[in-house]
Amino acid sequence: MDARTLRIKTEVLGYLSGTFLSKGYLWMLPKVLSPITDPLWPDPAEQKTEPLEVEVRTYGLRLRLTHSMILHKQAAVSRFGRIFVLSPNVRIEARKPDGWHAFEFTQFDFEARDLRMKDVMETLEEVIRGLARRLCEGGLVSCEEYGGILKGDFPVYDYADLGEEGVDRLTQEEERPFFVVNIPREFYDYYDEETGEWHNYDLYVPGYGEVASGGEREWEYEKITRKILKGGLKVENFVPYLRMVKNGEIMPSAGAGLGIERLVTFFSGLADIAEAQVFPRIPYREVEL
Ligand code: ASN
Repeated sequence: MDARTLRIKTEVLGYLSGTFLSKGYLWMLPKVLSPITDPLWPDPAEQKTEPLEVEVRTYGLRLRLTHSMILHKQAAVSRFGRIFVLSPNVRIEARKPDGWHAFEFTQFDFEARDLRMKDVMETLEEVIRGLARRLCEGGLVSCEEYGGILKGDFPVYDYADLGEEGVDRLTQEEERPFFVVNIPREFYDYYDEETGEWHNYDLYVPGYGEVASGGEREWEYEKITRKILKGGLKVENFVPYLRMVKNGEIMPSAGAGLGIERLVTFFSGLADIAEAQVFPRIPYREVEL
C-alpha cells in the first residue's frame, strides 16, 4: 500500500463514520469471537467456494471468528435504533488470489430499525456520491474519472433476470455503480412469500465487483427456522440468536455493509485489493506481519 492509498482509506473511514454519526447512528465496536455467525449460505456469490468455519475452543466455549456481524447488528439495532460497526470479517472464500478477495477485511456495517430497502439503497447511493465528491475535492482522485458517478441515478437490475453471468457481464459493461436486487440467499434477508421477491440488494462498482450488500430482515421465528433448514443449515448453530427471535428481541430492520478495502481499491484505481491493506491478507501470499 502506498501513502496516497492510505490517505484515501483514511478519508473513506472518516467520511463514513462522520456521515452516519450525523444521521443519528450509534457506533458499536466489533466482535471477533462469537458462538454464532453469518452462515454465508445459501448465497449465489458463494457457490464457487467453500467457506471454512474457523473455530476457537477456550474456557469450555466453542467460538467462531465472525464472517460478518449481521446477526449482532439485528440484535443491537432492536435495542438501539440505528447502529454502525467497523468490523473485521474473516472469510476463507477465494481458492486463489483474484485481486478482489482478502481473507480478512473490514466492513462498515450499518442497520436501522426505521429504514426499509428503498431508504438503504438511497443511503448507499448518497454515500458513494459523497465519497467521490470528498475525494475529488481533496485532490485524491481525478474528478474527471470519478465525476461520472455523480451524474444520474444508479441503475437497478433484478437478479432473476441476470443470474451470476449477467452480473459479471454488467460489471464489465456498466460505467456507473449499479444495484442488483432480489437475490435468493441467507435466511436473515427478508423474503416476501406473497410476491416471491427478496427485499435485498448488492451494490456493484464498474470494472471491479460488489462493494456493498444488505437487505430488509426477517424477524419471525417460524419463518427463520424454516429458512435455516431449507438452506441445509443446522438450527443448533444459531441457538442464542433464535432464542432472541423467539422472545421478540429481534425486530424488523434494514441495513447493509460496505467493504472498506473494496471501496479503497475502486477509488484508488488499484489493480489488486492487496494494495488496499497495509498488511495484506490475501490467499497464498506470504503474510509479512
Ligand atoms: N453486511 C451484510 C448485510 O448487512 C451481510 C454480509 O456481509 N454477509 O446484509
